[in-house]
Amino acid sequence: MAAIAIAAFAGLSFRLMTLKTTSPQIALPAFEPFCSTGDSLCLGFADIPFSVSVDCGQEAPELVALVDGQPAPDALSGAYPDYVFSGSFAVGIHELVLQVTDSCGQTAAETLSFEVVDCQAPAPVLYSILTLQLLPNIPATDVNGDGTIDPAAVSVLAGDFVQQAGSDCTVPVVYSIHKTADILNGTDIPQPEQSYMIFTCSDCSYNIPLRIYAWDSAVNPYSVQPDGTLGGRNYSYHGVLVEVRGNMFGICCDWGYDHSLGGEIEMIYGEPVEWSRSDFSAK
Ligand SMILES: [Ca+2]
Ligand SMILES: [Ca+2]
Repeated sequence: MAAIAIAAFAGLSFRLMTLKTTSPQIALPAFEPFCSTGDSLCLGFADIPFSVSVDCGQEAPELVALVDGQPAPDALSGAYPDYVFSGSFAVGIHELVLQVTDSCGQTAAETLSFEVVDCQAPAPVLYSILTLQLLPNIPATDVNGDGTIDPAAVSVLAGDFVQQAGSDCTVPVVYSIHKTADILNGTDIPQPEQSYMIFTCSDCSYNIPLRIYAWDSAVNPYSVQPDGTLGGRNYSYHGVLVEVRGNMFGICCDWGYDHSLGGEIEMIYGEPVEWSRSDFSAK
């Protein structure tokens, strides 16, 4: 505010005139988190438009942007009164300070935070098929809770299908395993906690279609989850096959046993069977 007093002594009249100026104003619209997609450096492009108004001085105001405490002169563009703050920033939450100084030397500043979120799903390379050998379940119990005693069973981890995990901006990446038919009929809504699957004699088959889901650890507000909710991990899935064999022990799956096993065979409770351990191979 500037005040100018004008006094007229002659005639004994006195007059006070006030010229009122306001500090610069910064108007920022609401904005949403910005996405990082497909960037190996985990950067995402952010752009925040804003406008400035000044009512003192004839020259355009000076603008300064600080991101996380560091000057970002290249991030400002535009001309009075409309500007844009923009640039590529790492996944995470950043503090932005916008400072405006008009040509009268009055300043104003706005401090805000903006977020760059990981919107990219993991993209692992998977084995397309694994062969599993059912193992005797002694004593026979109902290992999968379907009410039927299981004389043989085998479990496999979703991660066993992963040939190359690839990189992701928000680790760890976790994997889940699901029968494709169960997803399609609605009895299985994929979630990351389903990390393994048990097969029994009722699964004897040359090829059971499965889906392997890969989930990152991001909290992406734009990611539509399998249950229809919005927000959460990014994920992708790939169709694979599993072949369930059993007749090595003559228990079930009574068809020809004609070639070597692939895959890591585990007992139900996770104890590896040494003689059956072998390296996976894609077919
Ligand atoms: Ca990701
Ligand atoms: Ca059972």
